[in-house]
Amino acid sequence: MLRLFEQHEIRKIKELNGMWDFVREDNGKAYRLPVPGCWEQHPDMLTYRGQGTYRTKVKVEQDTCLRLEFKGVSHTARVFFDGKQVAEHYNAFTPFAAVISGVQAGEHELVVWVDNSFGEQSALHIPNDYYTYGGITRGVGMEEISPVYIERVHFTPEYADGVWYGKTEVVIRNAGDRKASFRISGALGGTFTGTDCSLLGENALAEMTGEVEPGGETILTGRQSFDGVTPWTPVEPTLYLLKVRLSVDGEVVDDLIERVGIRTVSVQDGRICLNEKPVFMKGFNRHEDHGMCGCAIPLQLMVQDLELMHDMGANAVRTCHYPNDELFLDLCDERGVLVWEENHARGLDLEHMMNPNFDIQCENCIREMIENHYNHPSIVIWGILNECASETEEGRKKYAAQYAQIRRMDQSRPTTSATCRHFTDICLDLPDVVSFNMYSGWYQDVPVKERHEQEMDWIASAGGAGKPVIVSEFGAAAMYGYRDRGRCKWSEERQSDIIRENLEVYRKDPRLSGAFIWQFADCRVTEEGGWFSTRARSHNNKGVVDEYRRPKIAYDTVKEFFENWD
Ligand code: ADA
Repeated sequence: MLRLFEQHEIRKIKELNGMWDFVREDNGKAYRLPVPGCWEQHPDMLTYRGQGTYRTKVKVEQDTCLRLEFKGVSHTARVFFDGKQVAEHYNAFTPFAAVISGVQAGEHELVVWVDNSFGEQSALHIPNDYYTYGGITRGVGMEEISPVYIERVHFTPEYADGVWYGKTEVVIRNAGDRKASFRISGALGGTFTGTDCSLLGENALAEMTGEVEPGGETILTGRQSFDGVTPWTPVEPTLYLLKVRLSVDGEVVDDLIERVGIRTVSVQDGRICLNEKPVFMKGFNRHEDHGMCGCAIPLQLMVQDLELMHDMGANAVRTCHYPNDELFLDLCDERGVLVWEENHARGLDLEHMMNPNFDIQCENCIREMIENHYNHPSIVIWGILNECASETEEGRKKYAAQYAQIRRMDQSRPTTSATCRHFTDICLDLPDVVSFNMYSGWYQDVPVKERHEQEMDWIASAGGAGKPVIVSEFGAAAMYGYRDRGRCKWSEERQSDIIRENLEVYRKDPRLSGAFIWQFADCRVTEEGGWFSTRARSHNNKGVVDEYRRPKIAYDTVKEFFENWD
């Protein structure tokens, strides 16, 4: 399953999830591996860092133009179709596609070379406090498309003078060899409220026409009001299907269905507002990592994570530190969970940021994140560059460039970045929302309240005055099952105490717009290089549940606070 709803009624799509042939590059040994999946789930490859080749056969019923979509390959992929390279992609956490014209009916060979090694070529996947797995770790789809097809549709809700409007941007691409004239029609209709899906009177989109050159693309934008729609809110996360159809020479040749929520996000009077009402994001930092399946988390385990967060009274999740699987974002849309999604970066100092591949790899990640995740109403803020070199002038230039890129692509959401450059950060004037990571009681044995006031005063003096503030990380570690009446560090009791002390302070601070616990679940870290090698079990053990989602004492402490927040 690639999405929680059907994206096409006309375009033929087939999922290629299943068992593929795999050969390790280091020793030539052959396997059959599941896709999606991590090769680390095989007992021979628990710590394999290197390259390998996946292979499968695909059958095409008629001569066509094919679009292959990969939701995530970790971390570098080269895709070959009948022996010819058709795509190359870096970054495990964003989707990419290959379009192949002139494919004849019959059987074809699809090969994906995968690399999860570290080195100069990889500026973002580096030894870190999370694990870079290997494999085709998210779903794969194969689509038979018309040479002129819909590349993407972005829908931007707007509210003015008591009326809901929607701006629809449609990108048409021409993989054919002749200029084409086309017509676009569509409708906003079909509502999902929770599990129900009842068709409301459809709001037809105003038709649009255009032309597209061979090998080119054309972008068309329409804006119109919509009647009788229900806003998307955490309490009533109403979703609508936005159906767009493409006609060429009078024949409908393609379609694309997106699922949208009618809502606005803004920053007003120092608060983050949803539909012009202040919200408080109380939630967790969640790595895509699980003791049973690495980063290739299946739908049922994603659902379990959200059920556990909901059970603890959370209303928000931060996709630390990279874009997430769209299936998870679909679940957040349906459940009214507020999402902070961020580009891929964690703890990169200036030397890392000066890697010649850094800028382009960040730019591609941001572009792919926003192009693919734009329509998710649950995403209410875009983040960048967690704990990177925001205390340096060279770093500031990169922060500024990335915020500018986001704002060029999306003016409908605020921006932020989680800093740990306390008292030295020189970038707080750049984002719409200021966020900081603070480990009072764990890394610093300081009184939480006192340290928090120091931080808030500094933020106000260093460019953050008047902006919403989020405590993007706080918490402590505990070894699951380790109990100690003396409440020593690393015991479940002490983790619970530290989280309690922090929550007591943040719950009472009206200047805050959010507080995210670090972290939801224990996650595997990279043993090579850096201080992470001192991590017990080669895991980051600050989860309130362990990597198998077994709750620690802190689970009930969080529940006690989140359920009685106001
Ligand atoms: C940082 C970082 C997290 C994690 C955390 C910790 O704040 O953003 O990814 O490494 O510290 O556990 O120390």
